[in-house]
Amino acid sequence: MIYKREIVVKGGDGGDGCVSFRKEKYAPFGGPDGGDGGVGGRVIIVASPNVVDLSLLGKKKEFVAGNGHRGGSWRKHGKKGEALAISVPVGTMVFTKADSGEEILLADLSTPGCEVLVAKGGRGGLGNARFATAVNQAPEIASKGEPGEERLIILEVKLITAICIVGLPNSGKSTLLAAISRARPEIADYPFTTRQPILGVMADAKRDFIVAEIPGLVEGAHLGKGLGNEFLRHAERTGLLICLLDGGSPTVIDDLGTLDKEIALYKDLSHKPKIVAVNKIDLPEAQARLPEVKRFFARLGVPVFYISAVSGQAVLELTRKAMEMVYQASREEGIISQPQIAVFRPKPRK
Ligand SMILES: Nc1nc2c(ncn2[C@@H]2O[C@H](COP(=O)(O)OP(=O)(O)OP(=O)(O)O)[C@@H](O)[C@H]2O)c(=O)[nH]1
Ligand SMILES: [Mg+2]
Repeated sequence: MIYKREIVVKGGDGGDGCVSFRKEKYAPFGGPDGGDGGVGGRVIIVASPNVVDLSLLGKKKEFVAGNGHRGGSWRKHGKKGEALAISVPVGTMVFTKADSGEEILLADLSTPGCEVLVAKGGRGGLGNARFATAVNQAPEIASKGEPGEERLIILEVKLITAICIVGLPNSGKSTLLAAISRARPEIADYPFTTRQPILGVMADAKRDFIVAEIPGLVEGAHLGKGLGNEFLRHAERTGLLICLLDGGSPTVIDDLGTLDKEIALYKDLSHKPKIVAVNKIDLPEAQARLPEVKRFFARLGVPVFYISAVSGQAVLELTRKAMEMVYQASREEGIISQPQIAVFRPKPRK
């Protein structure tokens, strides 16, 4: 799965104008009739709900739209160059690089179907018919097509979700996702079963919520341990984090510390609204430790739920609270319906 790529996009070159003179049987000195070249194709980037990451782009570095065709005789315009549409996942942010190296946001493709123009095609050249004047009625000049615009583009996918489930490996994230949504992720009794973010949809009477599970984090994930912390980029634009803990773990209290540390070390996600859910409380070893765990977690100052994703115990209460907090976050930050940001930076014509 690829979530960040640098590519070069180039609009097609404009077609050249044509030099031609009318040749007809009884008009030996027909005037100039060279047509204009066609405009080069443009490159657009489109958010498609059917694309999950950037691997479809392959290893290709340069994406070039079609060139405009040459103008023809009889004042025929050249054909336009073919446009190039690059499909990316919904939630892709499109940046370009300034000369200073700073990344400048061009667009945030946050809804399916929204698109941004990243490279214009070059204008077609003018045919000689355009250069005819009273003093030069037979111009032998035509202009060349302009080169298409070229740009370095950085694509970064950051899923937009209402709720993101994070936790150490094997804590039951996939089991919880399956319990609260229609997603059917693989569930197994070993760490790192889930190796890529998985999305599910949870609905209440008013709207659908997108819930994501990201692969498990381990201590030192920020240093690349386990699967690393790269997947936390998908938690950046979530309305709520559910920090899921394995209640059967003998170190459940420390596990929360480990998780919190990794979250804080990734672009400080610690300010996000958060719920702590202690899972697997159906297990006898979890029950045995419950009073001590409850006493400790009561001091946290965030909502804590003791659940069993397998039996469904307290899962409904957890989802109710989660939805309530997402509504609140969306009112404060506009997470649920984030408007598309399109920043236009017109350049002076050369
Ligand atoms: N007893 C009990 N077992 C559970 C519960 N929730 C999950 N499990 C089990 O815990 C194991 C791991 O569950 P997963 O849902 O795959 O955990 P995960 O956090 O997605 O794991 P990774 O994707 O590997 O990080 C499975 O064997 C589940 O059946 C629970 O509430 N009670
Ligand atoms: Mg999983």
